Amino acid sequence: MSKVLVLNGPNLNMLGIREPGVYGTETLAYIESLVREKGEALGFEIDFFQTNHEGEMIDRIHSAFGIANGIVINPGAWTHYSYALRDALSAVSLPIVEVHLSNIHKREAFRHVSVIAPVAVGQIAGFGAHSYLLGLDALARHLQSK
Ligand code: CA2
Repeated sequence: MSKVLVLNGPNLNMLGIREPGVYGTETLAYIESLVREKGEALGFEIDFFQTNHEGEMIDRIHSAFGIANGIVINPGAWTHYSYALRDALSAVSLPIVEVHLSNIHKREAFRHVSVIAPVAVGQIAGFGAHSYLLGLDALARHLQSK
């Protein structure tokens, strides 16, 4: 069974609780339930994690080295500037799928840049919670092709 880490960066714990106009009314707990259902259908063992602390996220990624088969990550605002997160993802040599709820390319200019994308297999953005499910499908395809 493939082990897949589904990681969520800063402020995503506030989904559905604050500013529903931007990110919708679905909570991270609801997204986790969808991810677990989809993961089961794909035969994945899912480890779902969220943190607001960059070092904690980097430690979680390091601990996946040699254990997990792939990572789906919504890095939140770290997407746009965290070389430390990018280096951690690169260091574990696992297939990475970057996901976003919103279409970062049609928002403010600073969100158009992802420093994570160059170390990812690909990026999915703009489909709300469904971005995570598309990300899992993409990872499953990628793992099958190996
Ligand atoms: O669209 C995405 O998934 C983002 O990764 C979300 C990040 C944002 O910084 C990225 O540019 C795009 C922000 C997540 C913050 O979520 C909140 C939820 C409720 C209230 C406030 C923030």
